Amino acid sequence: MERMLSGIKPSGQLTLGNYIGALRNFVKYQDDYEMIVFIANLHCITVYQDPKELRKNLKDAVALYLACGLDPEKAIIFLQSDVMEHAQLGHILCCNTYMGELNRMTQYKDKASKGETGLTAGFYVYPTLMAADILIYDADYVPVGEDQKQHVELARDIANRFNNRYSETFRVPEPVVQKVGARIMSLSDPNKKMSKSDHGDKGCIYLLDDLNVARKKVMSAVTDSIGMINFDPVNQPGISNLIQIMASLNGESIEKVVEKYKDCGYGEFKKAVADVVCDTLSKIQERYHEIINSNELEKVLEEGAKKASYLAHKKLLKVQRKVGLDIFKK
Ligand code: AQP
Repeated sequence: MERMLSGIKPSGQLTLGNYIGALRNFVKYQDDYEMIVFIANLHCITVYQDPKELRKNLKDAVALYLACGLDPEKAIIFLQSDVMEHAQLGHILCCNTYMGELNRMTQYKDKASKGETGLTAGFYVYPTLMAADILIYDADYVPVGEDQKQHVELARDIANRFNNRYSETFRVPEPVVQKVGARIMSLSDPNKKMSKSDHGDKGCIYLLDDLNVARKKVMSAVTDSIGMINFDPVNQPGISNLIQIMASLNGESIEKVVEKYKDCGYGEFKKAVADVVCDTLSKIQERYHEIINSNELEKVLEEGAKKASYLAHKKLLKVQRKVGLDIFKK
């Protein structure tokens, strides 16, 4: 069976963007692939996180993974920092990555070009840690949202470079970007991605939002004065975003949604989108409340870390051998 790997960085509460762009796909893929899904807590701290809040976000994220339908019998689910080999391989890959490559990573470039001060070294090199997350399991595929594709491409470059330099070691992964829902936009600024770190932003729907709050956010989504339900992300980004949300959650094509609502006013369409969003959130939240205080989470993470560590450790030993770091064969 081919292997697929992905992770989410709970640097805040998980959003509808994370659900549509990532989580719900993991659930579909777990039947057809050997699925490895982790909580990327080491990536969270590339930007300062309040420890208490971080711990809560991590716990909620595991509960949400399960609430959205990830099944620990089918997928390996674990906390990144529980498998120390990620960070060890990360360092080795960092030594096989050029600064020029990291300078070209959009997330770093965007922040640096805005003159953001206080960017950490961890933030700068995090694409190499992400490469380690992927390459340590010899993943065939990595499902990502549009914005993360560049990181998988860097992982491919690093894998090829390492294989050429030290002989065949890593499988070269392929990114998988879905056609619909790869980039859900903020409801208050549809030209900007819906991001979990936009705390308190009414353009961001969190999976644990109160349903009335979520409904209000959809109803006050920024649209346009054209007054037609068209899928036109350039001229009607707000409406196109709502169409995309509806299509993703209902499993319908963009064309089908447009056809169905083309004679509706914006208010009526927003109400239909709000209904679908609230229906999705209410199902997830019901299951979340059943598991958040059970001992299921601890068991899942312990079991997942054991399975992941077995694979990661074997790979790290192989890499260390190739690089010449060991003296005696282990
Ligand atoms: N708005 C989105 N639309 C579609 N997919 C999304 N993803 C995130 N936001 C959207 C996808 O979810 C996966 C996990 O992402 P992540 O949380 O690890 O990182 P991120 O993309 O940096 O998410 P945020 O919410 O924007 O985080 P912050 O605010 O901390 O920077 C990825 O596959 C991602 O593409």
